[in-house]
Amino acid sequence: ESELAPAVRSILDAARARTHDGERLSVEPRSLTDAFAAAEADGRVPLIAEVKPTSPTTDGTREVDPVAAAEAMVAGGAAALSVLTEPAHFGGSTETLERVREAVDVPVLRKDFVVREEQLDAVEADVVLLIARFVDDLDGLLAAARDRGFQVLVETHTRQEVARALAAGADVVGVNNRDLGKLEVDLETFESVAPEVPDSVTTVAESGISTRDDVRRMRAAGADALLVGSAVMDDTPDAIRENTR
Ligand code: IGP
Repeated sequence: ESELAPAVRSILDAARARTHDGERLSVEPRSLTDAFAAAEADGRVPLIAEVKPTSPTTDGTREVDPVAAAEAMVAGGAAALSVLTEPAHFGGSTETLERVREAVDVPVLRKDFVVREEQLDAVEADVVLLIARFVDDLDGLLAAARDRGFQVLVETHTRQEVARALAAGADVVGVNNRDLGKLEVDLETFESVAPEVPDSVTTVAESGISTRDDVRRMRAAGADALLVGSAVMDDTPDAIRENTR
């Protein structure tokens, strides 16, 4: 943890301090893997398009209506959506996720720094993200998420984290090209880590993907799906359509 970028350190401290005392959720999720399969069958690269108002590496805040952005992403061919719910550093909110999920019919991933069971109950989503690096009891939190009906995307960055994710029983594993220590993006991360993920597990390449070449490169390295934020927030639905065909 001492190797974390200061921004990430503060995000994590805030996440650990966040409490939630609502009722325990029970969700009926839209299937992520079905959505990926439908995209493939339709000749589209399975894409999780991310609604991200801002981030520690973004210049300023994007002045876009999150619901309109989400609808445009789905119209552009996104198989699923990711919505930031982290309030302090990404401009996210649980209300935004609720509004987006009501407006579309694709699976919606809750993008946040969930570190404790009760935090799972903050909002209904189809998929929750668990970041291996920040979750000590991955088995326990994965089980707690599944007990509530959530599908789980376990985010990794190293081979060791992939091993932990698989040992915990993850069936969807993301490899984040962004190093949370330096906040730098390197697409080689996915290329070197993804071969550790068996074929039976769905692999998602995350971060730093913006061109058609990036898409091809991640697919060639074995990505079943891509998670793209900045590029789809700053681009048009047409760009999604073009780059993921
Ligand atoms: C999207 P990009 O480079 O396309 O905007 O990245 C997504 O991968 C990134 O937002 C992300 C993230 C996270 C955000 C990956 N893992 C964990 C918050 C928390």
